[in-house]
Amino acid sequence: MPGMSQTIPATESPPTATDRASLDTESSPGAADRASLATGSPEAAVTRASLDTESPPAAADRASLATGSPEAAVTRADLELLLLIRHFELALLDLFGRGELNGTTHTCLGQEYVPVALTPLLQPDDYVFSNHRGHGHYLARYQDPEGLLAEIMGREGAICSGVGGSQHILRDRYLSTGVQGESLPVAAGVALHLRGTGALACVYIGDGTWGEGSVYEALNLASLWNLPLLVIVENNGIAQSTPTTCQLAGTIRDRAHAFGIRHHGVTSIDLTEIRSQIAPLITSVRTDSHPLVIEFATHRLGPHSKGDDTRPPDQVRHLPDWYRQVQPTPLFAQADEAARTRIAAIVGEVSARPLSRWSACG
Ligand SMILES: Cc1ncc(C[n+]2csc(CCOP(=O)(O)OP(=O)(O)O)c2C)c(N)n1
Ligand SMILES: [Mg+2]
Repeated sequence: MPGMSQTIPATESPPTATDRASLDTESSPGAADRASLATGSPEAAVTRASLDTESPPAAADRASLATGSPEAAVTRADLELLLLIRHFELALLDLFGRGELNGTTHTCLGQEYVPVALTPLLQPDDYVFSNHRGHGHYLARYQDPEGLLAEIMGREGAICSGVGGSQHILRDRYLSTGVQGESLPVAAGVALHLRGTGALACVYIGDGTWGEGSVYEALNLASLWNLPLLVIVENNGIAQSTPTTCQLAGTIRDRAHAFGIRHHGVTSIDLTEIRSQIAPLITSVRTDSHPLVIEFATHRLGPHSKGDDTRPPDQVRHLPDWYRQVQPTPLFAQADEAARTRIAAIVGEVSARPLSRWSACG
């Protein structure tokens, strides 16, 4: 998949532009910063520079990403998974539009590549903690659209008997919650038990969730206790209807650094490039047992939930979309049609199932 420019279109709101800038322009600490970090703690040798793992791609890299052959950069398996998630999410919005679904849902349209990038880097004994926008996280982990749709529709075969719905899924070592800020402390607790095993706890949170105090309590202990905790931030520049710069002072990077936690910023949507950047960092979380924050600069292409996008439609239309980028790929047309057809068949089949049953007694 070719990379795409992170240049924000003129119609983009200022917050996103600021965020991209903060992710792109990693700067070394000033002398005062070094001095204050170097005094007192056992981490005296840790400077901000040593916590910074990100570096903006060289100009040559950007050029090769922009012009590289698409078929060389996206595998069939990745493309199929990306398209599975995309068509699943589109089908959900369609079902809501037709009054076939109750409650609410938050689609990950535009952000599908984040969990797809992580898929080969996570292991079966890792734990994954997801949030309210978690369908892509689940599908990338289990490739189970039938179970997830049945869960959301309350039909037989539902992952949690239909009582969890879109946001509250429990399966093996996977747990999602719609309560912002709830998952990070829980993930930190699980990471405490994983120390030394080579497994890690991976938790997805949005930019807006950095407004929750529990995030900082968890980061504090994760750093103090050297927990194998991988925090994936999907910074889509907005929280419901609030642009990030209207609610987040400073940067996520600096907040992680305040706890002595490493931070890596990802601005690429090229899966190969992303994996080559983050694979060694994730390996180090396992082998050296420490927390790591990886912040993706990404874009929410759909509404917050459904029909509630407060952004001008023209602004949303111009946001980067991996889907447009992979269209020239020879594999695309056939894979896209196959995914669309498969999801349509699943919608028909799951909709016809009897309602799921749940009993507190199991
Ligand atoms: C504790 C809590 N407060 C408020 C909400 C309502 N709420 C759901 S999603 C959301 C915004 C989340 O923004 P962000 O973390 O940036 O994630 P995004 O929706 O952009 O993926 C809010 C305020 C909630 N679910 N939990
Ligand atoms: Mg957000």
